[in-house]
Amino acid sequence: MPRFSAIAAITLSLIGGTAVVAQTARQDGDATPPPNARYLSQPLTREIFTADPSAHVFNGRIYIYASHDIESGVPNDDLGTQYAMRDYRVLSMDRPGGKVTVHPVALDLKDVRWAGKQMWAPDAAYKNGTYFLYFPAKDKQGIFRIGVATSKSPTGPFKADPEPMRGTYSMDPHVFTDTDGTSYLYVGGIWGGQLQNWATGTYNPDAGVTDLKQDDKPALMPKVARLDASMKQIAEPLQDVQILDEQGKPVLGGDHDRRFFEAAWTFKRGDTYYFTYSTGDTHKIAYATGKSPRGPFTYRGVVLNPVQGWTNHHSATQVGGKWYVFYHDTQISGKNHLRNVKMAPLTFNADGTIQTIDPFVR
Ligand code: FUB
Repeated sequence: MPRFSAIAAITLSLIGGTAVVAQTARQDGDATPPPNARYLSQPLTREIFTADPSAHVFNGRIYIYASHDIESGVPNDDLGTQYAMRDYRVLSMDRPGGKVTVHPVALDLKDVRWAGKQMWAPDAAYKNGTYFLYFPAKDKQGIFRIGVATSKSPTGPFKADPEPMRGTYSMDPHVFTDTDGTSYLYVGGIWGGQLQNWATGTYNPDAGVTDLKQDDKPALMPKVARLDASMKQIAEPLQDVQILDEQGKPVLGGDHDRRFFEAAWTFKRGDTYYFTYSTGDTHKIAYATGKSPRGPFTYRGVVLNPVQGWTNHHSATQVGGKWYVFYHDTQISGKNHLRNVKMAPLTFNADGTIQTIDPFVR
C-alpha cells in the first residue's frame, strides 16, 4: 500500500505549474475532480474521517466497519506510514440515505496486547449471537498481522484476542460467509501491505518494499483460508487466490491495470462468486468471477474508476434487495490520509457483468 504519488511529486519539482500538476496528478489518481465534474455521492459523515468501508446488514440495519483516519503528522511515503490509525469507529444507518450514526470507539490500539501501530482496513462478521471484528495492525516488530475481536453488539466495544490469528499475515482482512454457512478469510496487500515479504511462505525482510519486480511472472495473489467453527482462527494455511486473464493464465505482475494490490472483497450473486479488489497504483476497483469462493477467478472489468485520492477501497453489499458499493475518497480534506466514506448503487447487466461506476458526474 502506497500513498504517495511519485509522478505527481516529480511533476511538481520539474514544472511547478498548478494546472499541469493537477492534470498529471489526476492521471495518477491523486488529485482534484476533473474540471466541471461533481461528485457522484456525498460523504456519509463529516464528524470524523473514515475510510476502507466494509458494509454489512445485521438485523435489517446497515453497519459500516471503517478505518478511522487521523492526522498523524507522519510524512507520506510509498509504504503508507502516514496511515497511523489508532482505533475503530462503526457507522450505522437504517437505510440508504438515512441518518448516519457515528458510534463511539469500538476497539482501541491500546487494548490490543500484540499490536504496535497502524490499524488499517477492518471487516466484520456475525455468528451465533457474536459479532467478530477482523483487523490488521503491525505487531511490535513492525510486521502486519490479522487480529480478531468480539462483541455481543454490532457496534462494540469489541474485546481483542491477546494474540493475532495464527498463521495470518499482511493486511486488509475480509470475511465472506457462503450460503452453506462456511466462512473464509481473505487477506493481502502489496507494497506497504507486506505481501511480497511472504512470497516464500515465511517473512523475508529483504523482499523489497513494493512488489517482486517480476513483471513477466504471475502477480502476487491474495490469500484465502477457511475459518474454523470459532471464527477466530483459520482452519488451514493461507493459500493463493488465482486471478486469471481471459486466456486462463495468471494475471502478470507487470499488468498494473489488473493485478491484485489490496482490498479483497468477495460476494455471491446467484451461483457466481465475485472477487473484487483494488489495483493500487492504477487506482481502480476491479472484479473477477468464479465458481468457488477460493477461485480461480477470471478478470472481468472495473467496478469503480479512480476516486479523488491515492487509495481506492470498497465493499459491495445487498441492502433490501438492491446492491450498493461503499467506497471512500478525499472530498472533505483533499488529503490522501484523511478520507471520507460514501456509497453508490451497483448495477449488474443481464449477463452478470457489472456496470462500471464513475465517482464523478462529468
Ligand atoms: O487505510 C489504510 C490502507 O489504505 C488500507 O488498508 C488499504 O486498503 C488502503 O485503503
